[in-house]
Amino acid sequence: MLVASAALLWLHTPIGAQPGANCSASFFVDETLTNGARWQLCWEHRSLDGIVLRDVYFTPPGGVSRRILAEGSIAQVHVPYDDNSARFHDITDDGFGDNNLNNLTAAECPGGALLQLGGKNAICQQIQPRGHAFKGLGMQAQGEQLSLFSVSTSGEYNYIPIWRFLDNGAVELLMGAAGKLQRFTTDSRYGWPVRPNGVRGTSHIHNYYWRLDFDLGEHGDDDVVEEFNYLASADNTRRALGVTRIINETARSIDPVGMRSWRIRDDGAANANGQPISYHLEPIDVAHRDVGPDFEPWTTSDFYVTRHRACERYASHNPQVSGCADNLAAFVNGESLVGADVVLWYGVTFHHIARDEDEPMMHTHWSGFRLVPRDWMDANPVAADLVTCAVGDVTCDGQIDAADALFMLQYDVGLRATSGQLPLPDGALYTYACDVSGEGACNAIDALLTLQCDVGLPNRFCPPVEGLRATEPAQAAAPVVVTVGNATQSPHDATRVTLRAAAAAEIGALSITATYDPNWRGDIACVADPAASFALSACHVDPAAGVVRFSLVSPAGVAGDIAAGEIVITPPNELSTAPLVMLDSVVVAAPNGAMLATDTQRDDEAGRLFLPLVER
Ligand SMILES: [Cu+2]
Repeated sequence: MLVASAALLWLHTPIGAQPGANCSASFFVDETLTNGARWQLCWEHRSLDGIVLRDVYFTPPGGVSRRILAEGSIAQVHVPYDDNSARFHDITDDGFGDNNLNNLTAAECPGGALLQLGGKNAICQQIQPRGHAFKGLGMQAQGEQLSLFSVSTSGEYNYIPIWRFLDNGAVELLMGAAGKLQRFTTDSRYGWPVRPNGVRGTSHIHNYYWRLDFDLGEHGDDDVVEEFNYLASADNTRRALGVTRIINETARSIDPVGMRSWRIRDDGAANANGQPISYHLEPIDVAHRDVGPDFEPWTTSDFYVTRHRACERYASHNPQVSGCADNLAAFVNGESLVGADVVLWYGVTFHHIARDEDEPMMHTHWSGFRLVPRDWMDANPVAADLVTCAVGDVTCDGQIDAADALFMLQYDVGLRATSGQLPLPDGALYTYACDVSGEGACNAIDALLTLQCDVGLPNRFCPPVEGLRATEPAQAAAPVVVTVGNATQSPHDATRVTLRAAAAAEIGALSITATYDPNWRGDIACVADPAASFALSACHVDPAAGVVRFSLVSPAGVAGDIAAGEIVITPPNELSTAPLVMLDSVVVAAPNGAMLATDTQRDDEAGRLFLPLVER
């Protein structure tokens, strides 16, 4: 019996259909984008509405599938002309479906698929690049979107409603106005010249309305609508968020100064951070508003919330059947939204002033808005696997420790490569994480500060210190004098030159770069911190460039007459002369990271040393 029941259940599950997205294969759109985001929805055709979308489900990359919309449609295209010569209601008076729904050609759907409706190409379905999904320092990702559009003719106009479903969960709703100018005048108050003999295209308004029957998550009757307003303080220096729950059917207007917006959130489901899942309606086109005459009361507001009623479908000229009213303003009659299936309505206005470029065929003009997931996911779904590296963590291993200080020091002397790309190539130092001190360079000072934090000597750059990283001002103290010492003959035919630093104050970080003629033939080696005064030291000879670099770090500080390093010179043969060694640059910092003044001037030769001829 049990086996038989299970088999019966399996047979009753529609093959290929998703829970809720219940339609036959030819009306089912199921697209998984490159990042793993998946959109599933059904579409249908209606004589007045044109293409209507139903059961829109979004699955974030690696996340759970959830319903967003039970239904979405165009609720009206209302076109009043400035001279009152016409006031069209294109959806209800003309209709976007049936013969007005265009048969699309392959040429207007490049790279896409044409979805069929009774032998007509009704919808163009495309996957399109959408530019940067995110852009960090040395890291980025390109985004994609699923686009669905149809074309409907209304008089001389061809309207192009587009639904864009982004790989981050956002939905963009656009309406394109194309075709030819519909009406003309000679009255300069109401038109703009577009033809000879003073013929003007009559200025007019397109009021586009969308109807969005949200059913977030499992249940359609537990959705809550909230309005966001940003309220300025009395002196207008601060701006505070005010969130108001909309309890009853309401008509509201856009408010760009108050940065007004709305969201619909689920009262039951939350993301992993405990935040209720929601979609935020972001007004974008707010340049124009049409508040029409008294007999067009639906124009007084831009955003409406109503209790779902099947016969309330159009913002204006709604058929007055089953007790439904004529227009959107009348739908709003104070009914409670608590525990109800709510419908959001949103209008966008475009005032169209004709111009020469509208002849002989209009440019396509776009209007629209956006629905953005707010806490629908736990994090940015297009950057889910992103590794970010904190300042100081040049190894990008999530730890700021001695290994990072060592990498910095090695970079400072030219022993380690840097990279701005993530994931970080093996053995490279992450460029953007190195400048701990914020003075604009990656050097021994950064290694010093990092090493201090690691051994528990606090400095103000130790994590988790937040905020602007400012460079410590240079300390007003006696300069640290760096000298190239006298050459001394070693027992093994090499000449040793000691680089010394004389410091009255304690030195935390010391970097010295010396140069010599790269054409000199012979061996040059280096020894950093020969007296082992510092905690961490490194040196490196770059024979191709003729450069020797030393880098030393002492978290606690070292003062006095310090041997910073030695250059060990072995001439190629007994008759060779040693190269001329010059001090190129010196960077010294106190243990707190503050730069210390330096002086490399020698008594007479300004930091230069002429090595003696090697004679044996
Ligand atoms: Cu127009």
